[in-house]
Amino acid sequence: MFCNQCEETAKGTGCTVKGVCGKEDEIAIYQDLLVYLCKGIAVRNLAAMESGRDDPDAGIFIADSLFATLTNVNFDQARFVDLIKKAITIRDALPPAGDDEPDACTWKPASEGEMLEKGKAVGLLATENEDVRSLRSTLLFGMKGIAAYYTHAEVLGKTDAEIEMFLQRGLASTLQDLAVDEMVGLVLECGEYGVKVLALLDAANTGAYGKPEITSVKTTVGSRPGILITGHDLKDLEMLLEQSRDAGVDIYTHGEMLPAHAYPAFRKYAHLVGNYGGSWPHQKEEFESFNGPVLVTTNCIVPPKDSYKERIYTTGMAGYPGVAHIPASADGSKDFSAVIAAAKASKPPQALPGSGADLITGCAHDAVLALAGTVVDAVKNGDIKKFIVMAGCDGRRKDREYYTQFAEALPQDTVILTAGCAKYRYNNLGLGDIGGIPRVLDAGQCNDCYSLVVIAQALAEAFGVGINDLPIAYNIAWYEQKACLVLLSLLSLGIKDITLGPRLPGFISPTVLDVLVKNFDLKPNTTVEDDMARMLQA
Ligand code: SF4
Ligand code: SF3
Repeated sequence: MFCNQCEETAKGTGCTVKGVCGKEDEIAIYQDLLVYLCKGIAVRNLAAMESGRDDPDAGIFIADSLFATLTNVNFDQARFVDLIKKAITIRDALPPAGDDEPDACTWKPASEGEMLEKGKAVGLLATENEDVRSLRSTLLFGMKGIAAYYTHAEVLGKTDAEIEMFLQRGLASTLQDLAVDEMVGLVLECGEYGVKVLALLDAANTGAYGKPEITSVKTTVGSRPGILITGHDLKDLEMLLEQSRDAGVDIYTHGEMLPAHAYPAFRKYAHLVGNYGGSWPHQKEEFESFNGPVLVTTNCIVPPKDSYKERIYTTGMAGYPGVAHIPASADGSKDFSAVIAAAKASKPPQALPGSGADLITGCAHDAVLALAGTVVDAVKNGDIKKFIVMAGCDGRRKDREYYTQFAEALPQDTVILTAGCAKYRYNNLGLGDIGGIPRVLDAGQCNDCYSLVVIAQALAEAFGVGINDLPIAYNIAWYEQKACLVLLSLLSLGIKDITLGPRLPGFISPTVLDVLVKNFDLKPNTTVEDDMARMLQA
């Protein structure tokens, strides 16, 4: 295997024996094969569009498949074998794309053993040139981010043919010998489609559940048994809340589900009682002491301990071998009765050490722009000197303490704009407020970075300046491929001088890094003191 798609990749260069994430060799190889076959589908489907013989469902299949290969989504070999078989069926039902089709359009295994052999040959290392590999990888990982967000929008009924087309164009492009400029162009276009998919998901979430309101969320535990829901899929939360409303159990959010409390449609459920735990790297201890069932709707799932494995349920594209999976029926509905029954037989959750203080979330674009006058006045009169965007992911590595230390060291006249699970490094520090404006404005999930962009654009308009002339600095933490997409999205909007950490992507070659530094002034993070001094400059 070779996988270098996340920040925790072995030695900063690539996992080759087993993933640091726990991904087995075979799973990584099957994932590579699935991506390869999706390229074959893309080539054929794009050609078939010209004659109207395309498969209208191919785009969503590709999105689901790419999402399944994102870090910490699915570790279940059987699910990948099924997806590979389905990919071949979809591809083979499409007309050939010409006489000299690429191998991805025609290759077929005679056995599962052949799948492994093929998967080994078609991964990232099949591209020998380091810079071409780097550009193709950046595009692929950005597209995995698009795929994840697109899947969430799609279950809420929001689709976009152009986004599906881009995924197919992007995949097909990696089978061609393109000039460097064309590959760079596709990477930047991926960022533009990133903005589109983030906007689509924002419209899907707010259309279905209302506009988030600034909300204080409890982190204490009650005396009833509970169900913990983690991941990003709000539709799953809706179905779970509806099915469990009279069951005598409480629902707690975990990780990236915290912002759900801010949506009006979820606030009406009295049994949605609070948030339990923090970001994904702490789940082993937190799931253990929760005592009840845990529903994992997306990333991040880490290999569960035997002590609580039988209480874990996955759904959607998430999966883990030996863990119960709840599929969707043809109309998209899901039956969570097994989860609810497991909760009824469970002990109530145990309070976590250090928990108990409320967390504030829901500072999405409409909620913050409702305060725009106050925010603009606070900037004009000097009460707020700087906004620091500290969005992104959390992770296991010790050097992520940097983000807590950075937040603690920020002067009182600064405000953190955050989204994603990175916030758990500083959303419980009690950083206070500036004239009623919380000093940690949590827009929501990582996809709600879109809100931060809308807020920045509105501030630029209010002050009559360009987006790079605002008193905003960017100190982004990344871990998985959705964060890569968010970064590409920010770059596509012309945002410069972004600091990225806790270390730069292993898939960025020195030449590609040079392009990013020259064109966008991208920087790696260094020390709290040096980065702070640089970011707080006028
Ligand atoms: Fe390694 Fe990250 Fe890939 Fe897992 S997802 S195998 S940790 S690079
Ligand atoms: Fe977190 Fe996995 Fe990325 Fe959605 S839940 S931000 S790491």
